Amino acid sequence: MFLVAISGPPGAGKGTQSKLLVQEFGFEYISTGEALRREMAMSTEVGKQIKMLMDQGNLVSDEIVTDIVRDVVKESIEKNARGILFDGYPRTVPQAMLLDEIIEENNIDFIGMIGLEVDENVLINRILLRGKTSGRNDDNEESVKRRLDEYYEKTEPVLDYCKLNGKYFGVDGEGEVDEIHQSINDIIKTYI
Ligand code: B4P
Repeated sequence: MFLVAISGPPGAGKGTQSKLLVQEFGFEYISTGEALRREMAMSTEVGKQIKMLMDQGNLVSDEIVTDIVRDVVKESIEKNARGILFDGYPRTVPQAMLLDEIIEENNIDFIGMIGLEVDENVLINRILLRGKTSGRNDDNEESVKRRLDEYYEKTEPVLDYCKLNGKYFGVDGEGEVDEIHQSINDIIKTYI
């Protein structure tokens, strides 16, 4: 089974590109952001904890997120899926190390991490625009700044970690959605 991860700062277009990749390659898909929003909507004890962190633009704990990811990998293996696409995971170096363990335990073929590269002003504009209709409490100026800080501090080191292993593929995330999709396709198609 193949595994591809898509990363990038908040608003880089991870969700947008993931939908197109799932159509193209028929991979199983997990957005940790969406999975956490679903848990949050259930108002469980964990959901309340998640809401507090996410609304302020903070990352959720590695333990909570990794439990979600492990379940998806297990289900995908049981289904005999062709591949899995991770959207927004791993977002910290400990998550990346846990992912390495999951890959090894399950004999997964990790293609690598696709990193969408987008200028900060473009990101802020996209998120504030999305905030007008998304209903998301973290799509406001204050949370976006916090999310960007979290990204630079905790997620950028993951890109370096993947680069060291020759598993990072940077893609220009500005421009037309279809063009960006094509660039990502070209990378994945050289591996499958
Ligand atoms: P996420 O839900 O992963 O996502 P996001 O950063 O908000 O946005 P994304 O990059 O998917 O952008 P989109 O396609 O929507 O994260 C939310 C929160 O979840 C995090 O802050 C964190 O708290 C938590 N979380 C998630 N994973 C976690 C983990 N592993 N560990 C800990 N915490 C975690 O695009 C944005 C906008 O731009 C859209 O309106 C879109 O239409 C537009 N757009 C996209 N591509 C465009 C293009 N090419 N041109 C113009 N506009 C474009």
